Amino acid sequence: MEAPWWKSAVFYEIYMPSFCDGNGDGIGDFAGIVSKLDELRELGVDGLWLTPFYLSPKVDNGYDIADYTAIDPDYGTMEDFEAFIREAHARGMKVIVDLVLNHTSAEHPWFRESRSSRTNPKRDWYIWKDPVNGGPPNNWESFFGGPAWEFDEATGQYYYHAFAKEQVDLNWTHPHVRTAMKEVMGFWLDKGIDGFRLDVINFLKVSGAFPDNPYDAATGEQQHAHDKDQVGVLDAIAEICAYVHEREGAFMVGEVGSEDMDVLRRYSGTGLLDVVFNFNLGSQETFSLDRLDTELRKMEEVHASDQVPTLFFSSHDMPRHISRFGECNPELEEKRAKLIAALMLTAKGVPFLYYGDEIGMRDFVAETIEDMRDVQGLTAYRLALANGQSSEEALRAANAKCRDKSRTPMQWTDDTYGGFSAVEPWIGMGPQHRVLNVRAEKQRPGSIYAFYRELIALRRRHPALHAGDYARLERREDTLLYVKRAAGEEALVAINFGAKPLALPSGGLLAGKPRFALSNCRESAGNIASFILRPYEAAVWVSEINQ
Ligand code: ISL
Ligand code: CA
Repeated sequence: MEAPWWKSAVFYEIYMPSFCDGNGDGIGDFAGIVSKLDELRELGVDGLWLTPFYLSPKVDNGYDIADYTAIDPDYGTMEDFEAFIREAHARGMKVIVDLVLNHTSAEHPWFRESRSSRTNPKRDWYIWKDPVNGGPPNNWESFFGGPAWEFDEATGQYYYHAFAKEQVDLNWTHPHVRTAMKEVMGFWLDKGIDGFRLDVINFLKVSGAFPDNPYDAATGEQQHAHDKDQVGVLDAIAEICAYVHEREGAFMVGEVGSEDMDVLRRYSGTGLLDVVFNFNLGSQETFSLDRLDTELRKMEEVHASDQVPTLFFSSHDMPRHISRFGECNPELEEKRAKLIAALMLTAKGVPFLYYGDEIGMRDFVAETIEDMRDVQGLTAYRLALANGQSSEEALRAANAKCRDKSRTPMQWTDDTYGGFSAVEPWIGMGPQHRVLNVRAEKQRPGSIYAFYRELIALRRRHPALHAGDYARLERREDTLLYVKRAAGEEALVAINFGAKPLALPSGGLLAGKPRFALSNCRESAGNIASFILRPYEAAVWVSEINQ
């Protein structure tokens, strides 16, 4: 049986409002994306993940959907969307769309109906509870901070929201909710999309008994024991998956935030999601090779034969890895960014690149609260002020939580607004855009961009890289070393994260005759038998083997 397309794809996340503004209003849109498809093809990515573009008041930049089958006018029209799909497909690219099944905008007609009276037929489409002792039904906190319950004066009950109060959680035990959402998925599949990225998919069920959540003794933070990963969530997911998988080739990646690999692994495999995001590999706050090594191994141990890992280090919810792992030394930052790229594109799993990482875009930090856009950051600010903190302290607390860091306009050129737009964008520009942009990076020999391009092309050429299983996975000093094997070939990957050179042992690592394929430090290499890996060097060899 031929492997599904997504197993060898290189995905690229496009944050809708920040990729390219096609109509000059300072907000990214479909026309803008279409104008950059050739750029993306040149980079070599062949799977695009679009963040939500549905009609939305955008309290959380579209993760609050008010109409699941309409395009938000900020991003264009349905014709623009269809043109985008056509153009992407014409270039051999697949498209997956981000769908938020867990909650709707409070402005969605379903919720308007639901809140209109206790007896409305859609009342139970959402999670309503009576007050307890004159307050909320339990102690559950929203993931953005503050209580997860909002009191509705008109009907005298609380509704549940895991995120902002404008993002109301649906009641997935209700069969009509499931049917309605399957219809939504069918609608987009009929439009020709190739799959879905499913937002917070492990949140679809909360504990029916609504017990209080416990607190972590050390940090004092609430543990989300009863509001995610609950019994029954897999049934709901299996139902969605059965429906979507009726369409040949339709792919589903689930966002499942869990540090527990035993929890994570429950969500993917036969009859379930194709893959789930594993945040544990790439989300650490500072760079740790021990952690990388441990997580790679854990992924290998935990995954069953029908499970495929994901590989990513940045997203619209995380600070960019180049800044996060930074050392205030641009040279070292750049070296490490290349090593991360090498890992993402050669290790076992499906890579998800984040727009702008290919040129080493850095984090943005809001200098005033007026510059801040993200609801999570703004909520932290409000709560800090309410807690009696000064505005400086509150701004610091807000910046710690704020996800604007990685959401700034794509830096295409050295123009005032980075070639993203002719007018001032909806969010501030990231640092150094005059020098750090696609145009400049394409011309700079040895740039991060050049390395990404080379890596993607190499990955595409070699089944051992895009489809291989590990034949060996080990750590030697500061180097991660692995051999992958598939379809009559082997690839050896050595990534030195340290400042010391490492002599690779003579022979024995690869069967056959190893051919040097790539390095970020040199053009060519001699015999692998006497190879000395340089500091911060990533190198790949390929060899043919007899099957
Ligand atoms: O669970 C978390 C922290 O314990 C979060 O990381 C959570 O998984 C994450 O914030 C969910 O993100 C997704 O859903 C949000 C939206 O704001 C994000 O942008 C989206 O990626 C609500 O829809
Ligand atoms: Ca626009």
